[in-house]
Amino acid sequence: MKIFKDGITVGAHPALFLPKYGTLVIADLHIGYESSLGQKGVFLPQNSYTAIRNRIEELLRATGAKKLAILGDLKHEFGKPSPQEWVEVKDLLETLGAMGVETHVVRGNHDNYVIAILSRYGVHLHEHFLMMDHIVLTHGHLEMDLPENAKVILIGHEHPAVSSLDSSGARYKFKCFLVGKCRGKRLVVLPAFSPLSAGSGINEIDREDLLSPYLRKSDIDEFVPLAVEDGIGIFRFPPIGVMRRIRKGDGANGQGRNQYI
Ligand SMILES: [Mn+2]
Repeated sequence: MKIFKDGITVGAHPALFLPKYGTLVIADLHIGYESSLGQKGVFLPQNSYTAIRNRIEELLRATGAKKLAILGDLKHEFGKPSPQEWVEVKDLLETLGAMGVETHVVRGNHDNYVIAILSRYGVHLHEHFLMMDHIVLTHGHLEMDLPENAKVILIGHEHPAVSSLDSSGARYKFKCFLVGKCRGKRLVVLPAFSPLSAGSGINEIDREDLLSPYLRKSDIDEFVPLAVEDGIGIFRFPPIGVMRRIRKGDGANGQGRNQYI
């Protein structure tokens, strides 16, 4: 599905492909999330990294992309990488190197100690943003002055999802892209690539609880969620403002429960 002039979705995956630039774009891998949860007493099987790596390989092969742009939060821990993170980040970079892929990482708010590892593997690290003609690729946690010729902004950070109720009252949540406008430019928010992140239901949270300043300064009601669900497909929901009104209309008689599912 075409999201903007030079950007298309890849199947029902949380990734964008820019054919003109031969570049696959993903965001928010949060490698090492399991060990961080483990320290809090929540123990998950440590297999999300394998799923992440396999999916990246599959998407690179499917698209024929020679470049990979990671829009920040490659790893999870804010501080020094945990042993799990070291092993997994190194393995990912070695895998990409062996595939001959040129990898670019734009720094996210979780990526504090990542530079030392990246430079050893020839990865291009971008402190603030990466530009491809008129397209800005950035993490989205900090607002910055963008070049005048910027027409499209791609961000991560928000981990967007959209939630919906079916006629029985069951609640479903889907990871989604968010597509809208920010200060006259096209803004596309990518869903988190991490399979452990269910995402934050953008139609349920208050505007001031949005994480990214780009979204807080936009009219979030006008944004259109494009849900990506493995094995099901990609589907367009009504704009967030309509979704919010539907939720507010949820009454005891069930009126207003939406039919978008
Ligand atoms: Mn982030």
